[in-house]
Amino acid sequence: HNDPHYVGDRTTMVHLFEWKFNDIAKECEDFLGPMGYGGVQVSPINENLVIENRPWYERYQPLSYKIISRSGNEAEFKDMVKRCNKVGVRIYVDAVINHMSGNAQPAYGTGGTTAKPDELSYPGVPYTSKDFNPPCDIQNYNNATEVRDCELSGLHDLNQTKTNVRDKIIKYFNKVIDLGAAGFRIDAAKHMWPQDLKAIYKKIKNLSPKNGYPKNAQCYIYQEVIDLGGEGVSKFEYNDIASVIEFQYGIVLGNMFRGKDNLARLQNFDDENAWRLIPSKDALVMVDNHDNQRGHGAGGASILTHKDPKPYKMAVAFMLAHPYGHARVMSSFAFSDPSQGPPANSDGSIISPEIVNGECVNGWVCEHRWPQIQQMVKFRNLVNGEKLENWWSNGKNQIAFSRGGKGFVAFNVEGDLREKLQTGLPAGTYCDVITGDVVDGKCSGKSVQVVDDGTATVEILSSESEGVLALHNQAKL
Ligand code: ARE
Repeated sequence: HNDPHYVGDRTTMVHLFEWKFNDIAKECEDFLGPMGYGGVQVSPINENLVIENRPWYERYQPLSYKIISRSGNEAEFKDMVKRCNKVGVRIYVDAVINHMSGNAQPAYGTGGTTAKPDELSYPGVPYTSKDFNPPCDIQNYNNATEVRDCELSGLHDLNQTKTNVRDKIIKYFNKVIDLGAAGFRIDAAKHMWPQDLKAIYKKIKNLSPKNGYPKNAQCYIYQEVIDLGGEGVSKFEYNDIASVIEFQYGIVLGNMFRGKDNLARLQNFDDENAWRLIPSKDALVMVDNHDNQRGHGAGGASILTHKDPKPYKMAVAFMLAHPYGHARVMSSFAFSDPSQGPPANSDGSIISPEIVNGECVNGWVCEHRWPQIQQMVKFRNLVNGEKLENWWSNGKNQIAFSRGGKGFVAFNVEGDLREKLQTGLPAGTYCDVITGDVVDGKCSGKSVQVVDDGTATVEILSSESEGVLALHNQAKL
């Protein structure tokens, strides 16, 4: 379960957090497909508890496995998957299977289903009290049994050892596969036993060639196991059964590009043992996610987000230029209150992103459309499979490297960078795709001259608005 089954040379997915299915379908056709994005992670698609003022986190409180949420219904989901697949973009579903809702009275869902959470009664599935672990609160993260068998934040904890629970989850997963999706993010995976998850994964259908997948292809599964070391549950218990989200990664990059750590240390960032990272092929990586960009989950003040655009774009560019892991780009809505949901009308319906001159304007941030980020997605596709070479650093906070002879990047966190560097590229004039692009045969940003021996004088001054420079063989004049 560690192949995302991207189409062609695509390499990167984007989390379109809280987007509606109809808008995602359109985004696949208008932008993601043409720009070379490989996939979209959608917010949980199943029916959830409706909470007053509609915080984003209500979607992590399931009431049933019917496909109906503020993103849309089953017909809209199906249409989206079909349209996205058609333009080469896969869909991955955020799957909340560790628990149902917390207590609420009355408890009604986005599809009108009711439940009695305090009695552990969820007729919409159905689940009864027999399907849950006896209520207790997770307090001690050093105790693996407590982490797996007690409740995370009062969310009623399903017992995945039970056949009924497994069967209901498998049925839901297989329905999503039948609708053409390519895989799942497993929410709160660390709160479930690996052997239970393994038993569930074994019963998930293969992807269907009818939906454009290769024969005998298993769905992609990436599990949310927050492990920064020193707790009772380890990420290494999970990467044998499927992929794992590597939370250490975004913390390291956040510190690096905030100037709190020494960038030169990234020279061995592909050494998994040195950094205690899971093997690259099993890892899903990101700079930030929907939790840690607002202080939930782990990472705290280390995490970089769209709120600090210059270092954020540098960190995302590094992630997309560096070969480790499968990359996911975050696409957010603006917020001041961390509970705040997406832009919505007074009846709670989500307002579609409005796009003017390629940018989202009405409360959606759309990092995935920022020119520097979309250019680096293209860069990652172009250099896929090329070795990291020509590493250079000044020993401090300036670094550069190439990907074989196809691409070159340089980063400057501190001072002015003005150096003659080996780019690994064939001689010629290249256009820096961070500050511009080739338009009508001319470079609208910085041009860099690579001479016969592959070297070039690279300049990134601290006063510039971008701290990264990127060259590749498709942006050669
Ligand atoms: C909400 C309210 C709670 C209330 C609860 C029930 O905020 O006050 O008790 O509802 O009524 C999201 C939000 C939660 C929200 C929940 C349900 O973040 O605030 O609760 O939805 O609406 C741990 C888990 C990890 C989890 C993070 C947030 O290990 O799995 O906490 N992340 C996922 C999702 C979240 C989602 C859930 C799980 C639940 O990405 O969006 O919650 O479905 C250490 C540990 C980590 C731990 C972290 C924070 O770092 O190592 O494992 O993460 O602390 O506790």
